[in-house]
Amino acid sequence: MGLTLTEKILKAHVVDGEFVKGQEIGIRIDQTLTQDATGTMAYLEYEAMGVPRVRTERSVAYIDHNTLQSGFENADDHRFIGSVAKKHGIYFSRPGNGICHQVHLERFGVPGKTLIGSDSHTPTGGGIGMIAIGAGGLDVAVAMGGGAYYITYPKIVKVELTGKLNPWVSAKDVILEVLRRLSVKGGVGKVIEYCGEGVKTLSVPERATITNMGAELGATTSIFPSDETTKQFLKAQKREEVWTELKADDDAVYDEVVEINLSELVPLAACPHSPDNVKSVAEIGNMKIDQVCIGSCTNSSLLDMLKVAHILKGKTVHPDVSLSIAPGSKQVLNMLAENGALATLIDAGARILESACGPCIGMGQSPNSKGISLRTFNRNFEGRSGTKDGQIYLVSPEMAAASALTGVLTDPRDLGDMPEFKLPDEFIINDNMIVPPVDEKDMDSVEILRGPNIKPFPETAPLVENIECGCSLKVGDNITTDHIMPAGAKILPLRSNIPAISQHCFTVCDDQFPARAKEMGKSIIVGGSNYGQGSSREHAALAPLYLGVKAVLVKSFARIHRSNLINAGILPLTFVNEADYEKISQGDELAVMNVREDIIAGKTELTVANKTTGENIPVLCELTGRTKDIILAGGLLDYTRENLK
Ligand code: MIC
Ligand code: SF4
Repeated sequence: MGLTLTEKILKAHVVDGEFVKGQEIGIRIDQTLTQDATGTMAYLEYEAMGVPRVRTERSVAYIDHNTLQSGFENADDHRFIGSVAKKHGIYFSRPGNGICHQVHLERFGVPGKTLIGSDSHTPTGGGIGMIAIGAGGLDVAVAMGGGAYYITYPKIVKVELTGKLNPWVSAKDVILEVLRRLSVKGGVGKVIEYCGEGVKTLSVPERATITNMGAELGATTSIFPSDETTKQFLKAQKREEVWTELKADDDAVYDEVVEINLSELVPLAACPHSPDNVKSVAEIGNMKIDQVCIGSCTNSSLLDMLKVAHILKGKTVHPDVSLSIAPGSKQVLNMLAENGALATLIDAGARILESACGPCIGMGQSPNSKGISLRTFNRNFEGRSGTKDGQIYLVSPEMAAASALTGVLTDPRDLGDMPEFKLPDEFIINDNMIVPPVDEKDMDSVEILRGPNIKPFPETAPLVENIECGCSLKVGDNITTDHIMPAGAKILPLRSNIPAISQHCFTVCDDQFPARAKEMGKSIIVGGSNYGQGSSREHAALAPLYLGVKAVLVKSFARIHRSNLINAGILPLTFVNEADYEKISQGDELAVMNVREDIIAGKTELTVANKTTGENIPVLCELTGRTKDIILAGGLLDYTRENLK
């Protein structure tokens, strides 16, 4: 029986466990990436493990999220990360060099290699045939120390692409169509593998847009084959030597098959407040808009920017619309400057932002009250833009640029003929903003530079025998990590300071939560399905840990957040019967008795007693040998320390 591409790469990297669907496997990690908003914690954790030099083939630390520097905090974090990187064998991509996923694709990604990154959009690397997975900072720290990364052996979904995109229909529309069909939880426990004749018609940046936003499916990752197109892209990056051909066997067997005829797709938009709330322009209507933002790791490649420049050429942005554009990397910005497209964007009235995440994570450019903003980004969760009642629509660069001119949501097909957009045969290569580490023999000469914003990892303790406490919060379905641990210009600078950032935990849903949880001392959170979808930020587990949360009981979890809870030593529980969700109210007194003993004995079904109502609720606590030991130890850091002894 033939193998899928995913199986081929996983088989070449497996170091622990068996290839049985649904079982946990440990894989060797060739490359890691971090960004600054998750990086300081990841490097504090790495330091705590005491491994002098990273044991990966390549590790890169990017600064791209917190680049506003509205106080000393971000600059301190950048300096800390830069010094850790220099000492411990990690390449350091300085602020201004670009968004981690865009730069990694350009300068470091290698087909067939494994990559984990402390950012949920790490699957961007799947655009050149990598198994690239988003993970918590602690998992990345362990991988840098040479430890395996554990995933559930995934189901593999084949997305068979046929046909060719029509003019003005974009790679963004492909992933929006996949999201429309599968939903934000449709990819949980799955890898999405793109195959078929249609693959050949898509360039690497287009493939990367699709694998990037595959994160919104909740998928473990997404991957394209590595073919002649990949080779040309790497050649243009002067890295042809890392190319290898990779594809699934013709007789590979998939768990599910989805067919998409590219020729049938139309321009789409994801409406507020979920990336799977997808509609066509005709369905939404030509609504008036206030803002357009172009950029983010989903759509900030040279190809995207050239399309936008073509649409804006010689025109002026609509007087009621603010248009901002953030090219994804220094390389992209440089090339736009060189070929004149940057002048076109400036001429049209675009507000050019630095090559960073920017508005995508609420770092500036928040829309006006109730403002309608079209963004080429990947997430439109409520409040993420920094404006609580902002209405964010996720669209292609083509639709964004067309609408910026008309002032209303516009189908880009109304623009007439579309010219061919070809990628250059050679990109401008200048890695002068990537600082290499010092040689191992010189590492003692590097001083680690810590600022007052950097506070230690919160205290953890081994799992107790009985958890007896109240329910401090009850929330509904599809709670995102942006609800649990909001970001944005005011909160993001506190990422290295868990006591301070905890004061913002869940405030999107309930501004009393931090004070209440702290006062209760210990507590349990209850939630609905797909709890913790979205980002990889381990702060969404570390802040609850700091506030005394001992367990989270929900209908179902998103993958990365569940791992982050386990890594933080917080018990992840799911209802056996989803209807039992109704049997707990906020404020009820709950108890999980003999939990330590039961987990040691390998019991997966536990009981949560609701002492307020007198009801007993069966719950699942599905832990494998390793995750069981992590929970018992009080988290991954304690577990790793014990295992390194
Ligand atoms: C995001 O897009 O939500 C982020 C900000 O990049 C996060 C990481 C973080 O919260 O630091 C992610 O996607 O993992
Ligand atoms: Fe940055 Fe946005 Fe991409 Fe997250 S999704 S890495 S915030 S650009």
